[in-house]
Amino acid sequence: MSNRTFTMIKPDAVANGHAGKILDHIIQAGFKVVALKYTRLTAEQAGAFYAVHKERPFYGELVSFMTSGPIYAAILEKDNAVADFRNVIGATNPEQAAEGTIRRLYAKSIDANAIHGSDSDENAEIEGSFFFSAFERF
Ligand code: FUP
Repeated sequence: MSNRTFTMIKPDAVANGHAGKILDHIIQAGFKVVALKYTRLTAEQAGAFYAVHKERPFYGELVSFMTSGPIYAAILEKDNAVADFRNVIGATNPEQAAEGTIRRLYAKSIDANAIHGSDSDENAEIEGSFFFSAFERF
């Protein structure tokens, strides 16, 4: 069990002005933001980030949504970070996300669902390395 996970506040949440509230929600939930970056993905980067979904019918729309505007990428630290953060963000589909979760509060649809959270320690490391150098991750 590692103590780090990776998140992105997605283009819908940034465009809607929810990024500050979402960051505060994350901090109040006990996570330390140990690296943070405001950036915009290229189609190539988004395609590579979501390569695991390449064969899924929603892949093209996912890539185009994730490149539609700026995001915040961050590395978060807390005991049991990956599992605890998945609970904080809620189910992929906001309609199924538990009350009080970030997706329930801020997401409008399954594709524009406000936030990403790594699903394993291994992916947290891979995804974090996408955005931050070893130096930035100190
Ligand atoms: P999650 O781990 O909760 O982010 O969900 P997935 O890894 O299953 O999906 C990654 C992203 O693909 C979602 F955040 C949004 C998008 N997606 C869709 O657009 N439609 C779907 O039916 C499922 C996922």
